[in-house]
Amino acid sequence: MDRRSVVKLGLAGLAMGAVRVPAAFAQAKLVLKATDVHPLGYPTVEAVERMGKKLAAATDARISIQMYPSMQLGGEKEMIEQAQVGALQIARISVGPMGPLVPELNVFNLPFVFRDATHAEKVMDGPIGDEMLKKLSDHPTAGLIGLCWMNGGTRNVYNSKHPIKTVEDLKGLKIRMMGNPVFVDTMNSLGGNGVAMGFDQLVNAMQTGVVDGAENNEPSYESGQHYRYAKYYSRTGHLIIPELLVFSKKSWEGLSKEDQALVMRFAKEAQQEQRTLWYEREKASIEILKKAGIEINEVADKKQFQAAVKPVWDKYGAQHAALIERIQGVK
Ligand code: BDP
Repeated sequence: MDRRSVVKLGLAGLAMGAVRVPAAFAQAKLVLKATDVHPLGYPTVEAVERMGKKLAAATDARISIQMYPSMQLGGEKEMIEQAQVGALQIARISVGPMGPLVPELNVFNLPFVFRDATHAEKVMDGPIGDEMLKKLSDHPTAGLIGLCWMNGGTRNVYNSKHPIKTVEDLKGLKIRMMGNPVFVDTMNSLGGNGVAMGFDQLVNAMQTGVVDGAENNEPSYESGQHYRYAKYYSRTGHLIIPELLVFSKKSWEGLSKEDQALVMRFAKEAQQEQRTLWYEREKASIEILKKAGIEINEVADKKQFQAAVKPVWDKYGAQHAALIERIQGVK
C-alpha cells in the first residue's frame, strides 16, 4: 500500500469512528469540562475537584478536570443536554431530572422510598446501585455514562408563610419542585401546589412571589441562599434522592480503555469521599441557618404525609414493584 492509500484508509476509518487516535495525539492534554449547580466548596463540587487532582497526578497532568460550578453552564436540564452532545464531559446531577429519561431511576424519586439516609447509602453502594448505573449507561438514547453516586441528603419543605406541621399546612402554598412530573404530583397529593422549574430559576421565583418556597436538603437551602426568602424550614423528609456523577457518552467513546478505567476508579473513590464531606457540610449548614434565625421544625406525624402520597406510588411505582420490593428489602 502506498502512503496515500494508507492516509485515505486512515481518514475513512476516522470518519467511522473506528480508528484509534494516533499515539502522538493520544498524549495530547485532555481537559474534562465538569459542572455542578452548586458553588465551590460544596461537597459534590469538592469531591469532583479532588477527582481531577488525582487524575492529573496519575497521568502526569495529561488528564485534568476544569470545574464550572454555580450553574455557570445553566441548570441541570441544560447540563444534561450539554453532556449528551459532548459539549461538556462530567455533570453532577440529581436523579430527579433523570427519571423521565431512564424509567427505572424514577423509583429513587418516589416519596419516602428510602427509610432514611443510611438505607439510601446501602442501596447506592450495593448491587441495585450498580445495576442502576448500568441501566443508565446502557440506555440507548440517554447519552450518558453513570460513573458513581453521591449523597443528596433528605429533602424538606421550606416556605415564607408558616411552619409545616401537618399536611393541611401545605394547602394553598406554591412550592417549587424539580422538573419531573413525579415531584409535582407528590406536592399536589400533599395538598400544596407543585410548580416545576429549574434550580437556576428558583431564587428569582421566590423573590418575585412566583412561588412561596421549595424543598431541599439543608446544604442546598443554605448555600443557595434560599433561606433568605423562605425562613420556615420543616422536616417533612419526603424525599431522599441520590445524586449522580455522569460522563458524556459521546466523549467517553473517545477515551482509551485505560483512561476510562482511571476515571471510573477515581469516581468510585469520589463517591465515598463526598459522603464524608456531606455530613460535615450538613452540620455546618444547620449552624449557619440557626445563626441566621431560621426556624427549623420537626414534623411529628410523618405517617399522614406518607398516606397522602399513595396515589403517586400507584401511578409511578406499580410498574416497578419488583425493584421497589428489592429496595425495601435492603437492611
Ligand atoms: C439539590 C441537588 C441538585 C438539584 C437541586 C434541585 O444537589 O442536584 O439540582 O437540589 O432542587 O439538592 O434542583
